[in-house]
Amino acid sequence: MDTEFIPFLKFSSISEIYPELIQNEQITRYKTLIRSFEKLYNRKPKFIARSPGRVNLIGEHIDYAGFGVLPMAISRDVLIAVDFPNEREENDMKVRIANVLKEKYPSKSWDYEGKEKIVEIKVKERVSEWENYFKSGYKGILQYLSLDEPKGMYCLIDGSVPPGAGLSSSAAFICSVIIATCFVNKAKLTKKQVTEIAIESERFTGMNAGGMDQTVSIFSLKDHALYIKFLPSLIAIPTKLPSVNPPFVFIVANSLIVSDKVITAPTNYNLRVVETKLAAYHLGKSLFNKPCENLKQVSDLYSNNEEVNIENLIKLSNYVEKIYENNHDGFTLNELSSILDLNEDEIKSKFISKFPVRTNKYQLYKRSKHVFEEAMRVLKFYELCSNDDKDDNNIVEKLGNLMNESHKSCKELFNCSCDELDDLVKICLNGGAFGSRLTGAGWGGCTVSLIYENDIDKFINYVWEKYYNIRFPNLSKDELDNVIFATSPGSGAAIITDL
Ligand code: NG1
Ligand code: MG
Repeated sequence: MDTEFIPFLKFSSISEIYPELIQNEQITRYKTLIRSFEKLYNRKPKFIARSPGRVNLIGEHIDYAGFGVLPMAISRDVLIAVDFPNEREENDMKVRIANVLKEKYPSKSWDYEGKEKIVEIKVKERVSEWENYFKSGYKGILQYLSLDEPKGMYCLIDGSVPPGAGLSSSAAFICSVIIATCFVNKAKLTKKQVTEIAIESERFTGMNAGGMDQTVSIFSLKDHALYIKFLPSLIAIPTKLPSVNPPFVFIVANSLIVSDKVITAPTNYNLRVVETKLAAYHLGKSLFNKPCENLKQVSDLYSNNEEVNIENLIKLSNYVEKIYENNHDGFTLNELSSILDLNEDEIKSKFISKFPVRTNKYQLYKRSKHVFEEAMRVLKFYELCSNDDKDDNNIVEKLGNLMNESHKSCKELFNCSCDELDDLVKICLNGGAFGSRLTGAGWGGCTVSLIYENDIDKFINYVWEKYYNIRFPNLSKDELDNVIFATSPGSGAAIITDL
C-alpha cells in the first residue's frame, strides 16, 4: 500500500507512540480492535488512525481570544480502524461507522450523494449524538478536498478519552476522522492544514471552538508540551518541561461531573466567546477608536505589534479595572448598545446570530481581566519551561502557583468552575500538590495537579479517600485508573499501517 501520504503522520509501530509503561496494554487494545473489526465487517483494516486528547496545563479560555496556550497531549486517544473498498468495489462511496461500545454508540452508515450535497450533510447542532462528531470531521475534510468520488470507508472506533471531561475527546475524534479520510483518499496535507480543517469542522457541532485542542492533537511530540500561538498565524512550539530533581508529574483527576459542552454552549462556552469579543470591540474602540475582533488584537495595538509581553498585559489589566470601575457585574443588551455605539439588532447580528447565546447580562470586566492575566501566566509558565534553570530550587512551586492563580481566576472571573471542581482542587492541594486547577472548558470535567513523581501513590490514595470515596461511594477501586491518573506529555496524531 502506498504510504507516502500525510507522511508526517506515519508511524510504523505503536511503540513509537506510547510511553513504555503502557505499551503492552496498547498492543492488546490494538489487537482487540483489529479482531473486532474483522468480525464486524468480514474484512481486514488497512490502517488505524489515532489522535490524542489533551490536558491543558495553563491558558484557559484564551485561545479564542487569540492568546497563546500551553497544553500537552495525553496517551488517551481515539482510534479508528479503517478499511476502504478495493478496485472491484470502485463505486462504493458509502461510509460505515461502528463503535466498540456498540450499545452506547449504535452503528450508522450513509452514502455519498455528490459534491454539491456535502454542505447538506446534517450535523445536528447542540445535540449530543456520537455520529455528529464523525460527520462534522468528514464534512469538513470533504468540503476542503472537494472530491468528485471519495472512497467509501469501513470504520470501527475505540476511544479512551472520557467524554465531557475537559480532555478534548471531541477534537481527538474529529482529528482522527480527518486524517483517516485524508489517508483513504490520498490527500497530501500539512499538519497546519489538517489542524485548521479540524477547527472549522468542530464548529459544525454548534461549538464556537477555539483552536487549542485540535492543534495539540495533531502537532504534539512525545515528551514535549506544546506552546501554541494563534495569531497572526498558527505556530506550535514543542516545549520540554523543566527537568528538576526530584522529578514532577501532572495528575489528571476527573471530578465526574459531566459537562456536555455542546448542550450547555448557549449559557456557557459560546457565551464566553461572545463576551470576550464584545470586550475586544469595546476596549479597542475606547483605547484606539478601533473596534477589535479579539482581545489579542487589542494587545497588539497596545504594544504596536511587538510580541505580547507581560508588562503590557499588566497595563491592559489595569486599564480594564479603570474602564469598568463602575460595572463589575455586567451589561444588559441595552447598556451594551450605548457603550458600543451599535443598536441592539446590530449587536445581535454581529455577535450572537451564528452561535446563539442566552443571558441577561454580558460580563466584560471579569472576562477581559481573566483573559489578559491568564495570557500573562502562560508567558511566565513558558518562560520557566524554556529557561529550565537547574539552580532555581523553587521552579516547581512557581509553576504550581501559576496553576493556582489560574484556577482562582477561572472560578472567580471566568465563572467556569463548579463546586465539585473547587472541592477537588482543594483536596489535591491538601494532598500535596504544588498547583491544581480545572483543565479544559470547565463547568465539570477534570483537574490537573502538579506533584512529585515519588508521591503519585500517596497522592492518589489521598484523593480517593477524600473525594471519590465521599462523593461517589459506589465507584469501585477498579475504576480508579480511569478517574485519576498520572500523565507525561504524549505524541500527537498518527496513522499506523503495519498492523
Ligand atoms: P474542551 O475542554 O475540549 O471543551 C474547550 C475548547 C478549547 C478551549 C477550552 C478552554 C473546543 C473544541 N475546545 O475545550 O478550544 O477554548 O475549552 O480553554 O471547543
Ligand atoms: Mg471538546
